Amino acid sequence: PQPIRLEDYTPPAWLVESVHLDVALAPSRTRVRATMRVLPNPDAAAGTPLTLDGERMTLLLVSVDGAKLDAGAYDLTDSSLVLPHLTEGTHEIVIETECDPQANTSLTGLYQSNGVYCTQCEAEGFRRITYFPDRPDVLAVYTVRLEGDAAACPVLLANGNCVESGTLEGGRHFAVWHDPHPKPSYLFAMVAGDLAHVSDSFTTRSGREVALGIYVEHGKEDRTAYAMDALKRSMKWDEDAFGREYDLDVFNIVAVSDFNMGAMENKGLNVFNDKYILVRPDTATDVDFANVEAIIAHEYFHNWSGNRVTCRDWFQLCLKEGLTVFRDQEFTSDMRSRPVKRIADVKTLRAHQFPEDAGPLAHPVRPTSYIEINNFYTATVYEKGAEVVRMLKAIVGEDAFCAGMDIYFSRNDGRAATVEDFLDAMAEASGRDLSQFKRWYDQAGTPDLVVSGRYSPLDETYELTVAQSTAPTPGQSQKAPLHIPLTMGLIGTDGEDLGLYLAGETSEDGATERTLELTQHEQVFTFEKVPSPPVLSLLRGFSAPVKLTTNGGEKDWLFRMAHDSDPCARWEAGQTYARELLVAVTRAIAAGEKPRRGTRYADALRNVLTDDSLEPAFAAMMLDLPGEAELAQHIGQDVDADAVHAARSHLHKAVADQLGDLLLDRYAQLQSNAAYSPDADQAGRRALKNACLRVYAGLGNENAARLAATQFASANNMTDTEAALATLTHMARDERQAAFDSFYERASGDPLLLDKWFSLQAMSSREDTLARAMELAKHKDFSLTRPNTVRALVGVFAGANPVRFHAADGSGYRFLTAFVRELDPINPQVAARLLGTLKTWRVYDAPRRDAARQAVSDLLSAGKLSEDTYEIATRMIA
Ligand code: BAL
Ligand code: ZN
Repeated sequence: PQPIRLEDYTPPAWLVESVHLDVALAPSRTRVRATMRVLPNPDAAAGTPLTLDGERMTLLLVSVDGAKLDAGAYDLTDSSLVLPHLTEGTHEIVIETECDPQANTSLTGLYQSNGVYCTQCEAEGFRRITYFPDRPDVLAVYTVRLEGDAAACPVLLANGNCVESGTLEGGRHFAVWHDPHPKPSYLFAMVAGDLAHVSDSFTTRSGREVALGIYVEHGKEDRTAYAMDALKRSMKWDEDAFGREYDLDVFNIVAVSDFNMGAMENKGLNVFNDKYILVRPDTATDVDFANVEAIIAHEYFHNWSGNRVTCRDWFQLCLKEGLTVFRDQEFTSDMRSRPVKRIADVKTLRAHQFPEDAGPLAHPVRPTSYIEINNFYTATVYEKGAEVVRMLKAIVGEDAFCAGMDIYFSRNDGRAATVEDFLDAMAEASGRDLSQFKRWYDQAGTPDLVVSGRYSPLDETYELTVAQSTAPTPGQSQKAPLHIPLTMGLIGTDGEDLGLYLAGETSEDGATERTLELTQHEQVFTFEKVPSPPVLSLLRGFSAPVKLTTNGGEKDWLFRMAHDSDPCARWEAGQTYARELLVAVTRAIAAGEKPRRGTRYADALRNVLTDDSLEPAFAAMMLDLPGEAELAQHIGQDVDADAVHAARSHLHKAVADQLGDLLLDRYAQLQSNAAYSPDADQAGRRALKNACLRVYAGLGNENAARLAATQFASANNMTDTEAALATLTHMARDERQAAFDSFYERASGDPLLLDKWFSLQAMSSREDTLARAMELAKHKDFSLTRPNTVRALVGVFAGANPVRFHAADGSGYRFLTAFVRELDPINPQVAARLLGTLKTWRVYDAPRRDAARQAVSDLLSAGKLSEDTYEIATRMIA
């Protein structure tokens, strides 16, 4: 397959003014009649024949201006329809096609999920519904007439507002939807089926009433209240925080069980993976509730950042995704705890994006080439893309950022924009030169910052030397310095922040926190009026997605774990300390020496547990040791996954030994009889209680098993149930089997609960987990056609169980690649994404590396793969 390159972008030769789709739904033979008004693009080269994208359909008819074309009058290939004689003028084109939704297991285009017709068009699914210039810079006004069996499909939905509906002969009926906002084809959606409906309404700030609907499978209506509430809060927040109002009379959401992504922002008709809609205290955890809130918000916010202002081409994906993730992160920060949200986002970035940036799949936030764009819905485009927006805000300041957003939205409304358009708006609003900052979009890899501080008692100055570098990534051997905002403070011996006076600045600032701007390979900053040697607090609020090394040590980390006024930096001090301890323990174990017990570290955690001034959710995060995958990344080469696991278990047990009674006390204190609420306060207390359970279970003894089993038996909410199972799953005790059997009984007939049952087993560090995962892959409740279940079992095993996935004999890798091979013909997108979990293989030791390379090579040579999986496999071992 030929890669598509950013540098080859050319404007579309033809534009589409309007599209009328007439869709006659039938499970295996759905007919689509598309009537389009097309005209040459005045901004493109003239005289180009009309070329339409299309695949996996049967073409029944083509006509131009009312005259049917003979087969000789057009060129039809597997992926396009060309009308060679049509090179100028405005025309009405009619195309009739037929497709087979029932057989469509790729879940792209029009398909059926549990008998419900639904569509997924981003990125290039519309070309499976009709022949069309299926690219994001062709915006058209859509009218859709859906016709279906009234009994099988009482609900008929598409984008926009419903303008007509009625009954037809033969038990059929129809509905006509019109969306007045021109949109690219990737935002098209239609849904039809027998669905239950929950309704509500929202009045916009200008007084317009919007009808809100959530459609779910019958019997699941009682799991939609939180999603509806989150939607209304999102609509209000976008008005308050960004001045963005909703623009249609209707906003509908449909939850389906088979969905490749988390959700999709189709104009006025969001389609969701039901995992991110359906929550009830007894079926969903606090984290599930928080995810629903965040994803509802994310998709809603796309109405402006993505839909009203869309992307010129798929290379600009970060323009809508990075910005929208930033917006949903801000929303959650306002709804819940800002510091806790920030730390959670840093954990996600470190767990998913840093490894991507350090491995064979590394790519810039704005990639420059792809074979299959679906492979670029990545942590780099989304999460690092959001970090770039956050840094921009830190550099230009709050006011200029808001002004820049207003310019961006108003100037590009109804347009397909680029990263340059976004940066131009910010540069104009701030008066700043952002040309160096733009490198964040173009240069892959996580920058390393090496910082050293030196105090001079004679002149009471503190000198900070900061060096930045970025390791080479695939296709980018040379890296230029980036424009990095580094937020910092200096802490005095009394634990209070010092006033900051930067040498060379005329204003007597004295603020206790400031953002330094790094632009060179190395820079020195001198602070004056520093009365005594300070403790350096860097990267406050995690102001940039970088890896930081300082000349501080255990003393500094302990001090900052107790005193840093910035929660993010305080948490990071604990993480840095734990990481260094774990590396030392890993080395000691490998050398056959007695490993450290981490006594001072445990003492610092004791202080966390007894400090009532800390938010419980924050304290829970402080108790969390860095994960094994993160440690492997930190060690960076020749990693023995067994040694890392042993080291983490050792420290875990050492902490549990030292804090045992206190953990039990806190655990008991945090029990509550209050009625369940998913709010951040209650969720935070549960998080701390379950962190106490988890840490205590590091002992692995009878007491710990009993405690978890008792919690499982008495829990009145899924958060506590899942936490008990997540503790028991690693144990080789009878309590484990009994709890999992009982949970399975309860989960029967409920796919979302069964997925929890699969994933809680797949994450087990027990030695028999691979064998169990193989068994589960043949279980009657497992299905290759359900992406959620595939992710719950194989995704969790490969992505969240490092010690078993990275088994030295390569068995974990072979399980994954064999599975990918089986799944690839069924659902290439999900297969490729699963294969991506192997992206960290290069940091492991030689036997593991050899096994991983071999497994991917075997996959490549075993037969034809989809373009999705082929691209990931080849990049993986390039
Ligand atoms: N646009 C794909 C799903 C999402 O990021 O919202
Ligand atoms: Zn998105």
